[in-house]
Amino acid sequence: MQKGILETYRAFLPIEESTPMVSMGEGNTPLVKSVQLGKMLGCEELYFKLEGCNPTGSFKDRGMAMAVAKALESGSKAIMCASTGNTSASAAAYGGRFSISTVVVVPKGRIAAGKVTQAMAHSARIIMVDGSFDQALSLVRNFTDQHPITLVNSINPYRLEGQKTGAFEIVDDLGDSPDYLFIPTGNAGNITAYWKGFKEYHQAEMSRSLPKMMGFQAQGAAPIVLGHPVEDPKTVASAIRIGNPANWTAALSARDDSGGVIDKVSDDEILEAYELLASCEGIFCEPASAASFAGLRKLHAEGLDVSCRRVVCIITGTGLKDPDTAVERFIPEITEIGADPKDLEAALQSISEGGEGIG
Ligand code: AN7
Repeated sequence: MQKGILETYRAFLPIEESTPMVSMGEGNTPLVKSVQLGKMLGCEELYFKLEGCNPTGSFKDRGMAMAVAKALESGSKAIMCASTGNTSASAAAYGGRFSISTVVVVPKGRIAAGKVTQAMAHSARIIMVDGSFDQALSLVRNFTDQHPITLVNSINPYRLEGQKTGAFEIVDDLGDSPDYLFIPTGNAGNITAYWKGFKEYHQAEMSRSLPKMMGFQAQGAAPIVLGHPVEDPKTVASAIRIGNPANWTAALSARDDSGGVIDKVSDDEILEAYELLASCEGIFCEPASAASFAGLRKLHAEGLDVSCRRVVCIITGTGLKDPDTAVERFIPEITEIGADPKDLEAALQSISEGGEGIG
């Protein structure tokens, strides 16, 4: 049975006797070695951590398990978040499972179809704001300050506690920290959490080294790179369309303490990485998740030598979350035939003749 992060990493988490061991089997996600893209970059040890394999299809489940456990422990009757989609999907699922009312506040028309569908499926109360994610977060912060409702955005420290377990798993799998950790960056909770996890494991002598933290924002939503909030962030990667990250300062510390960078990638670079991951590695992720590999490709093109380096790219969510971008981007080669064996023979003639292959 899949244990879940609270049980697996109990010694490193704020768990008391009274903390309910909330779990939906989150964590223990695959760290998959690259078969094609690493070679293209001259990197022998490139790995992808498939966080889309979590129960609701994104890394948010790690943080949500911990945050919901603490909400229940404190006797809270409701949880609330603002979200670009994945936090709301995760909150809705854990909220439903552990019978705690869930309110999700999302920017109207700006979140991917799969994520809204999840919130609906798990019967969360859905509030759509005619505005940006940043405005939604501001509303939710203000509301939860004045009402006895638990905020489960990454401002809630338990979210980061849960998410740091991703770093533990990488070290458990590799036997040490990687040299570089590439990670998509939006509200900047995850880069903060991973850095915390790597540091704590290092302190506990579970690893010899620490990684450089390499955060990547979308070019049209890159406040940390620019050094100021972005009023109207724009990017195809709707999950990271965030103009004023809540964990801004902590992300800067992660960058500076680790000797890493926080940089940006354009939508074209994101979508190229999204396609390469799908076609060359079998990894179908959502656009925001491809920002990690897009960042690695960009820095490699600019001269970063990763030939003798161990590199991990966090793939934060599954591609099924955002079917609209996929349908727009992946031009299918579809041949329609009748149900006669001859039709299939004819359609695939080039293959049966040992021609081009399936392509
Ligand atoms: C797939 O769901 O902010 O830098 O409200 O869904 O920790 O914010 C999602 C963020 C990367 C960025 N990849 O992580 C939300 C939300 C995916 C994401 C990020 C998100 P942070």
